[in-house]
Amino acid sequence: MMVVQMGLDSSSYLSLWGLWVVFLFQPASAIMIPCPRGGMVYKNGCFGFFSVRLNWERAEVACQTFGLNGHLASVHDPREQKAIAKYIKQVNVAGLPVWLGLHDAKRGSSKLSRQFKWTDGSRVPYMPWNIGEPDGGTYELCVELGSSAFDVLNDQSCERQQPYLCRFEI
Ligand SMILES: [Ca+2]
Repeated sequence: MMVVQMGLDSSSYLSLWGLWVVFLFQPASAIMIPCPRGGMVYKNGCFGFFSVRLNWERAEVACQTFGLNGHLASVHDPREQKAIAKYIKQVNVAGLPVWLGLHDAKRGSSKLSRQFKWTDGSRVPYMPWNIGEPDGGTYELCVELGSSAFDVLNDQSCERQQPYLCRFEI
C-alpha cells in the first residue's frame, strides 16, 4: 500500500531497494560519480576548473573533496596537456595562472636536488616546463600552468592565491 502511495509499483520498489543494496556493498572504488556539468572528461578522469583563488595547499584539500581519488590535476602526456589547455582557455575567464598537483616533495633544499611529485601519486616523467623553469629554488615549491596558453609549467610560491584544476577518477 505504501509503495502505491509513493507512486512506485512493486517491481520498481524492489529494483530501487536492490540498487541501494548494491550501493551499500560496493567497495568505495567501484562507486561511479559522473563528471559534473562544466567539467571535462578525458579518458578515465574528470577535470574541474575552479576560479576561486586559493593557495596551493588549500586548493589540494578542496580537490580531495571533489570525487574519487580527487586531487589537484596531474598531466600525463602531450595529448592530455593539449586537452587541458583547451579546457582552461574556455573557462578561465580571468586568464590567471592555474594550480596543478605538482610540487617539490623535497621542499626545495637545493635546485639540483629538486624532486617534483604529483599529489595523486602519478609517476610520470612528463613535465613540460616553460623555458628557464623551474627557477624558484627553495622559494617556489608548487607548480602552476602559468602562461597565457596554459601549456607549460612554472614553479611558483605555494602561497599565491589563484584558481586551480582538480581531477577525479570516473
Ligand atoms: Ca618559476
